Amino acid sequence: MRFRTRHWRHAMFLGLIVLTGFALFLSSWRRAVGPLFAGVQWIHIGGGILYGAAIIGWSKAFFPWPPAQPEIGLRRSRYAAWGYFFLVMLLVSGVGLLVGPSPTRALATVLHGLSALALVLWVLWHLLTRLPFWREASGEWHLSRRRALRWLGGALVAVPVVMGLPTLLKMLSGRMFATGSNDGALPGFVPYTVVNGFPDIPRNTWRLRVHGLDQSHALDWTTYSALPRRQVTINFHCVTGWVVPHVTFDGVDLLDFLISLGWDPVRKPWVTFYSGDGVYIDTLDIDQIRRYRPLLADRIDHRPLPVAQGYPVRLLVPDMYGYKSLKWLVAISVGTSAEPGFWEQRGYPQNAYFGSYV
Ligand SMILES: Nc1nc2c(c(=O)[nH]1)N[C@H]1C(S)=C(S)[C@@H](COP(=O)(O)O)O[C@H]1N2
Ligand SMILES: [Mo]
Repeated sequence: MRFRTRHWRHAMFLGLIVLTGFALFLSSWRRAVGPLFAGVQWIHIGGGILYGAAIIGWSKAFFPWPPAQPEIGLRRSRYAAWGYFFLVMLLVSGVGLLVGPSPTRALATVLHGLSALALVLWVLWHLLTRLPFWREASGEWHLSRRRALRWLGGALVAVPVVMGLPTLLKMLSGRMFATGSNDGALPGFVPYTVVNGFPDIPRNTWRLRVHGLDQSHALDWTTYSALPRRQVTINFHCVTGWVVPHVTFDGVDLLDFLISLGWDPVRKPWVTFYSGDGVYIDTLDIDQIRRYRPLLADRIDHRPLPVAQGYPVRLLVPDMYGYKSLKWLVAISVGTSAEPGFWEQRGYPQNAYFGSYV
């Protein structure tokens, strides 16, 4: 098979998979693809499965390994083995993301990211060290002026295309699906509510009440937003199976906040959270709070929370399932015991760490 055919096949598949992968993973791209998110996800998954199947199943016919080049001391296997290894890692972790139980998916998310990074680096290395200089037929290293120019041209085209792609997709998706409202959830999230609709609580009437301390508090938005802030980036997992990788939340550290109000966690180790929807509640104890460092979150991926996702402030508990991350937070109480949370009353574990529940 010709050098060029072989490379084009890989390049087309990889290009498709890597670009759609970015669109699922990077917050700016995720936002840009907007309502196309589900389609992008299917192209990514479908393309990955096809590519993987072609490589594993029919590699001789579709993706023959490059010939050995004894002239430069390269044996056949060494040449491409790492690239194929990363590809297989990507495939296996991708399948793990699709089908495994949640702890497996949590691990698969990390492996998928790492192997993607490794593969991209491998491709870059491959491009830089091989393509521009290599003349397969004669086995010579050679950089012709034509090739150098072609590479330069390619780079000049590729850079703006890649940089402009999110905007382009945003324009396209905006044209095709004029959604208009900004209270919709971010792509990838399924915005649950256990009441009829999403409570719409404006910042100027919102209060965060804190009970159970020596004195009660009711912070308004101005007071709240002057508190010290922290940022976390996590993979958001719902117990029903969906995951949104690499989401950034901004807000106030719960532990620091309660301590600053004089909380004595030894006397009152339980904390209960109340939602402005009037129904949803949840609880954490001091050990969980110390270990997971929950956030009172008011920004997601660097913008204010959408109404559907808990505006103006929600709880975000890293490394625990989404049902611990109560939305439309309006009150916190500390005490010696806790009422069971909304989902805990319905059989879910209070300690919803990814690893504790299958
Ligand atoms: N008040 C309230 N908070 C809630 C829920 C809810 O129904 N009501 N659902 C929980 C569940 S099960 C998940 S997975 C996440 C979903 O977060 P999202 O709306 O940002 O997708 O919110 C959690 N917090
Ligand atoms: Mo959930």
